[in-house]
This record gives sequence, C-alpha cells and structure tokens, in this order.
Amino acid sequence: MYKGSARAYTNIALIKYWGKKNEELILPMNNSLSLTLDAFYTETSVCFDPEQKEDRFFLDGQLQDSKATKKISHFLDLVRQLADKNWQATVESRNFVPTAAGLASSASGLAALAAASNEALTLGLDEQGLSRLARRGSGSACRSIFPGFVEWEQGSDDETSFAKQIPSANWEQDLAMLFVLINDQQKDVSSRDGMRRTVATSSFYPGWLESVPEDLAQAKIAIAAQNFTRLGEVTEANGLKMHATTLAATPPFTYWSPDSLVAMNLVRQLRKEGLECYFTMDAGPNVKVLCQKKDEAALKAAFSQHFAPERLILAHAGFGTQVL
Ligand code: FM0
Repeated sequence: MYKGSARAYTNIALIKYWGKKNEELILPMNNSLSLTLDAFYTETSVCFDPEQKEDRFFLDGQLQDSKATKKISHFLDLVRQLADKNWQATVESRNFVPTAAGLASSASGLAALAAASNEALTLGLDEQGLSRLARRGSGSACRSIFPGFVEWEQGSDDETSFAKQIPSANWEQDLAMLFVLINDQQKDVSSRDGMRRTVATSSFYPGWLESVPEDLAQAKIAIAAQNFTRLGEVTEANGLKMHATTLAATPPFTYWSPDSLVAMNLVRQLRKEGLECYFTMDAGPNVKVLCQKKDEAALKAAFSQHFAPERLILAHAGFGTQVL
C-alpha cells in the first residue's frame, strides 16, 4: 500500500501574496507573512495504486468532476515526477473549511496533499521541501506547513521559494482572529484569476509592489517587539492596498460586499471605543479581525449585534502540517 494521510491548517496572510512572477512554478512577486490558525483545516489521504487507470478525487465524500480533478492531477504529476513513478491515485479530502469562501481552503488542502504524498511515496522531504512542493499546488499552501507566524520568501526559482517560521517567542498565543463569514456563495473571481488580472492590467499594481517591503519590515519589527498596535496597523493597511489594486484592473473587480463594509466600519468604531482590533480580507467577502485574546469575548459580543452567531468563528494560533 502506497498510502499517506495528513492534516493541514489554514493560514491568513497579514502581509499578502498577490501576483506571480512565474505562473508555472508559482513564484510570487513579493514576500508574504501569515498566521497559521487552528479553526479551519483539511484532512487528506492519498493512495497510489499501480493498477489504477486514472486519478480520482473525493472532496467531503463526493467524487469530483474532471475540472476539479485536473488541478489535483497536475499536482500529483509533480509528486510522480519526484518519485519516478507513474501510478495513478485516489485522493480523499475532508475540508473543515467553507470551500471557496475566501478562507484559504486551497492553502490547507494543498499543504495536506503535499504531506500525504510525501508519506505515501516516502519522498523523504523535510519541512522546507514540503513547503516548496505545497507551493506548486497553491502559493499560500507553502505557509501552512508551519505553525505560528510564517514568512514566504519569494526566492528567484523553484529551489529558493519557500516559507519558514518567524521566531516569535510564542507571542501568537496571545492573539485571536474573528472570522466574519459574510456569505457562503462561491466567489466570482478566484484568487488565481484575480491576481493574474491585477498584475497584467492594474495601474495600481506597481504601487502595491513598491510598498510591500516596508510593510513586511514593519510587521517583523512588530512581531519581534510583541507590539500589537504596530502589527495590527500594518496588517490592515496592507490588506487595503491589495484590495485597492483590484479596483484599477481591467475589467475592474472587488471582493467586497456591503456586509464586508459593515464589518470594516465596526472594527474602526470599536477601535475608537478602545477595543483594539484590525481587519484583513482575502479573495472573498469575509472579514477577518485580529485582536488580542484578552479582548476576544468583547469583540465577538460586539459583532453579535450585527451578525448572526453562526457567522462568527473565533480562531487562535494553529499547528504545522501533521502526518496522521
Ligand atoms: O494568502 O494561485 O494561494 O497571501 O489569500 O493558488 O497560488 O490561493 F487573496 C489573497 C492567496 C491569495 C493572499 O492565493 O493562489 C494570501 C490571498 P494560487 P492562492
């Protein structure tokens, strides 16, 4: 039996990955920095079978169509290349994440598949190798290999583009993130298409790229100094800049919905009232609010006045990818 199983947790970028300099290798235009969280994860098992005719992909028990399977097969091709085997596989994935709701399920999904494949075919990859492999499936997946604060170094080729954990003296244990689920609809523009269109057409994209190194430096200073205000301010500003690039794309688009703005405004109001919190958003309408653990109950209570309780999920710092 050539079988392996793994669990990987989602991560949310505080300094965003937005745009590729190499689409095939998934090399990003800029470094990014994330926090791995405990609330959403994917469990994946992969079984390579020398007798099997074609790859099969089950998501939450449902056999997936050829389009969804193609993405997985493309990734498995890389694994097969590494193992020098041409065996087809059955992949069974269970998502403890609302799929395609901007909750970075591709990050946990591809990180879990990379680790499961490493196990199944005894590839012997270490964490850095796993991060590089996961990256080929989905860029943000390379960060989900690690717990805590994680930086993805863009690198210049396949060898040099991978994530690593940032020393933090476990400060992330003092933090929390409130997920505000704005709706469960499938998103209109995938992150892959959105960033491609933005790089190709947005006149704001060069401004984004120019500003990231300073934002990243500020975030790292804040983590080293355990300065929540500094980390929150740069997180919120960086996310807004990323979303601004989409408005200047051709055709223009936005991931924001009216309720996203309600959530953003609430964060600003709470801050004025002395509850320190900061928002960030990804390629979907959901809003993620960073706060200190000591304030999480008050934050959730304040959001409960505007959003149904089932739309509010508190997360804390999560774990690195685990073999099951
Ligand atoms: O996570 O085309 O990894 O840094 O979530 O598969 O490489 O799904 F929306 C912002 C994640 C993008 C920011 O992109 O893209 C971040 C985003 P792929 P991903």
